Parts: sequence; C-alpha cells; structure tokens
Amino acid sequence: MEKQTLFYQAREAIVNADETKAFSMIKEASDANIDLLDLLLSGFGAGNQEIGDRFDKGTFSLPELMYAAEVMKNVTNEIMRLLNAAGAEMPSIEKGTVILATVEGDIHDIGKGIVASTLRSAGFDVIDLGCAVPVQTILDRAIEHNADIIGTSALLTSTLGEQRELEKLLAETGNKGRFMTMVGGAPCTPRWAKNIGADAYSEDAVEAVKVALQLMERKHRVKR
Ligand code: B1M
Repeated sequence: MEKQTLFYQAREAIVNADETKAFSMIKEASDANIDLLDLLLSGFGAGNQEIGDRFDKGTFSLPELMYAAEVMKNVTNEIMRLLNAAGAEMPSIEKGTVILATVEGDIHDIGKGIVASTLRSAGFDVIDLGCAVPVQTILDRAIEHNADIIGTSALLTSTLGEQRELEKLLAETGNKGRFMTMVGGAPCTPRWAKNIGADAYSEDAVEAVKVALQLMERKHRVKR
C-alpha cells in the first residue's frame, strides 16, 4: 500500500474509532519499513486533529470523541512500545530524571505520553505521574526522586494556570533553583512560559528532548 494511502486509512481508523483497523495499519507500516513516528504524527495524528475539529464544530459528540481518543491513546502506546523496543540497545546520550505530569483538572494525556516516550528513548529516566496531578504531589514526587526536571502538560485554557501555581509553589518552598521546569501543551506558548517564570517551553515531543538536554547542560554549568 502507498504511504499516503496508508496514512489516510490511519486517519480514518481514528475518526471511525476502529481499533482493529488502526492496529493493522501499524503492522502494515512496520512491515513496509515506514517510519512509525511519521505514521503516528501524520497519519493517526491527522485523525486526532479531525476529531477535535469535528467536536469543535459540534458534528462529533463527546462520547464519539472519547471512543476515538481511546483508540488514539492505545495506538500511541503501541507505537511508542515498538519504537522503545527498537531503540532499547541504543546508548543513552545524556541522563537526567524527569518528573512528568498533566496538571490538576486536566485529563488529556496523549501528548504527554509521547513526550515521556521520546525522553525515555533519549536516555532520560522519566517518572510519569499521569494526569490531573495537583502541584503539591508533583513537588513531593520531584523531591522523592531527586528529579532534575519537572515537566508539566496542560491542554485546557482553564488548567494552564496550574503551571503558574507550580512555579509559585517552587518559589514559596525554596525549590525554584533546585528543579528546572519545562512546560508544554496546546494552549501553552513561549511567552506564557516566560511570563510564569518556567525555565523552558517546548512545542512538541521531539523538541522536548532537545530542550531537556539543554536544561541538563544548564544545570551542570550552574553546579560547577
Ligand atoms: Co479534549 N479538549 N476535552 N478531550 N481534546 C481539546 C484540548 C480541545 C482543544 C477540543 C476543542 O474544543 N476543539 C478543547 C480545549 C479547549 C480549550 O480549553 N482551549 C477540549 C475540551 C473542551 C475538552 C473537555 C472540556 C470536553 C468536555 O467535557 N466538554 C474535556 C475536558 C476533560 C478534562 O481534562 N477535565 C475533554 C476531554 C477529552 C477526551 C477525554 C475525550 C480526550 C482526551 C483523552 C486523553 O488524552 N486520554 C480529548 C481529546 C483527545 C482532545 C483533542 C481532540 C486532542 C488532544 C490530543 O490528544 N492531541 C483536543 C483537540 C485538538 O488538539 N485538536 C481536545 C494530540 C497530542 C499528540 O497533541 O496533546 O497537543 P498534544 O501534545 C503535543 C504538544 O502539545 C506537546 O507535545 C505533544 C506531542 O507532540 N506537549 C508537550 C504536550 N505536553 C507537553 C509537555 C511538554 C512538552 C511538550 O513538556 C513537559
């Protein structure tokens, strides 16, 4: 099957919440040596974008959105499992411990899951706290694991403020310099990151690796 046809069918599999079809697309792409990350972002990702747009226009109900999102999540996990397995023997570039969480009030975790996978593939130890995590829990876990970086994801404009709350809590508890912070998620911008005093912003899961490596470099420079 042509790559573009396969990507189109992957998109349709998400829109139709057809998990069997979606998993057969992964197998087909894998057999044809098509880049699975490309399939995830350009194929399944296009379907994910489409369901969001339809939900936005009111032509997709919330249960439809939830079914489709569940398929997208399972597909993402499967592709990340395959990619991590393939990269398991690769030497790690740089190590650091990253605490990752979607902020309180927010259950969107597909993008954060991808960020967790790309960071792990690059050699970071990632402790993924899941979604809807209160800032105090994020800080407690960061202290417990002696983390280097705290990364938070927010997908709702109404939950974006939690990233600011984390910065406030870090400052109030004297932990501002101890952990580097990275923020991301669709409504998040570089300006927002600067505004709240976060150490870094990253646009997507690929950039997150680059940014995390830069933060580690910065951290080591400060230590010396
Ligand atoms: Co929701 N939702 N949703 N949703 N949902 C959005 C975000 C929305 C834009 C849809 C819309 O209206 N068009 C809208 C938010 C509007 C806003 O506030 N601006 C919305 C809404 C309103 C809601 C509900 C309130 C709906 C309702 O109940 N009425 C509700 C909220 C529930 C809650 O959280 N309390 C809700 C629920 C859901 C589902 C449960 C059905 C499902 C989530 C399932 C899940 O995640 N397990 C869902 C989904 C799937 C979406 C859309 C369609 C897709 C989100 C997604 O997975 N994107 C979304 C519309 C859209 O984006 N088109 C929408 C794909 C993912 C790979 O991208 O998450 O952006 P993204 O992650 C990227 C980057 O942002 C970045 O890297 C990732 C990979 O490259 N990134 C980071 C993310 N985190 C990062 C952290 C980093 C660095 C980079 O460092 C730490």
